[in-house]
Amino acid sequence: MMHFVDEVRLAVKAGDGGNGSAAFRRARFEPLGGPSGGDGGRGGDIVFVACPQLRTLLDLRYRKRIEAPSGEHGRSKDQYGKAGADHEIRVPIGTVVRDAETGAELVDLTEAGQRCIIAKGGRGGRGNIHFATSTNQAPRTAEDGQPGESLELSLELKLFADVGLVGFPNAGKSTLIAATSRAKPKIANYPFTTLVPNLGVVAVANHAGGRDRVTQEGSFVIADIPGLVEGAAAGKGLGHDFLRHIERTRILLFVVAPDVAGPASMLDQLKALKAELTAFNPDILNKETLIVRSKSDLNARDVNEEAAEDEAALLALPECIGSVCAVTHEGLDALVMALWQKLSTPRDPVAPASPTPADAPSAAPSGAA
Ligand SMILES: Nc1nc2c(ncn2[C@@H]2O[C@H](COP(=O)(O)OP(=O)(O)O)[C@@H](O)[C@H]2O)c(=O)[nH]1
Ligand SMILES: [Mg+2]
Repeated sequence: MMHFVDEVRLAVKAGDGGNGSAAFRRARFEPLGGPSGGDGGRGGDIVFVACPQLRTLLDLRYRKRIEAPSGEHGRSKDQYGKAGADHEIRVPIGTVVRDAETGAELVDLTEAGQRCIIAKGGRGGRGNIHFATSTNQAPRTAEDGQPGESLELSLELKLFADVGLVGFPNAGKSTLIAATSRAKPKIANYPFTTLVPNLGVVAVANHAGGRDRVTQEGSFVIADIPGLVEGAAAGKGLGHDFLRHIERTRILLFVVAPDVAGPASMLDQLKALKAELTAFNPDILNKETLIVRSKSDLNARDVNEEAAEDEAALLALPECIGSVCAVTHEGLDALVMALWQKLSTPRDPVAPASPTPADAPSAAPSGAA
């Protein structure tokens, strides 16, 4: 099966246990008061939690190390130290957590809400109140807390593109992906090594202005679909695998420009691209589609007359979200937010597009709860 992988390496350390205390009661009328040192608190665990709202590992990509807080030390007057709080690391469903040194799989988080303690916090040390015996009424012994577990992890997540770009060569697809994305997933199990799709992870926060936190956490995967218009439908080997790839994507974004290696008219480009897709699979256009006119810095009239003639009609199409320029970044925020809004809206369940698990409404992008 064709997929991309998002990979992140991460060092985690659970909290250390607090030390036990070796204190004695010093009451005015009790000069030889007994031991009063409390126990140290346990350190916090590092816990992984599978969250259906998340779709990529982008949030963790720039964090090299995560630590859970240590337990407090025990104190005099029988006071126990507070336990360190567990630290939850939220990851998308489908994240496989491995020990980076041994490669051993620690957990495969396959279900929403699934939790797994990956690094255990250290036990708190006992205070000297536990060490009094009949022969030693004043023990000076107290235990140190145990260190929290420390691990190098590698996380891996299989990704499928949320948005597939469809356009003639030279339409500006690769440039658009580079201009909107923050990270590049690795390509795994891709059968056509010479025709690797261009893809990226889009961090919605970079385009969202001051919107709410849910949106700030969002991310999605955008990929182009190479080779689409190069005779693939005629069965030149690419067809069915690309089709399967497209079937996993939630939205098709048609990218048209006045200077492509294809029809000069932008409406004709659209028509030809749709015909190509329909030749693959008549159902494919039941997917949600959007259209964008790229290279808005290029005046269509300067490039070719035919593109200029139907530009207004193209821009007036209901699925058309306007023009963008990947070079100046004009319109890119609006494009990302339009895609995000569609991805965040559960699909109408009666929509007929092929009902694979990845297409289910629950597979909303991160932050889309
Ligand atoms: N003027 C201008 N040129 C662009 C823009 N986006 C891409 N290009 C150029 O158009 C050509 C094709 O772009 P590319 O992203 O490779 O197209 P793809 O074949 O669809 O992936 C390249 O020379 C880009 O530099 C844009 O917004 N404005
Ligand atoms: Mg390209």
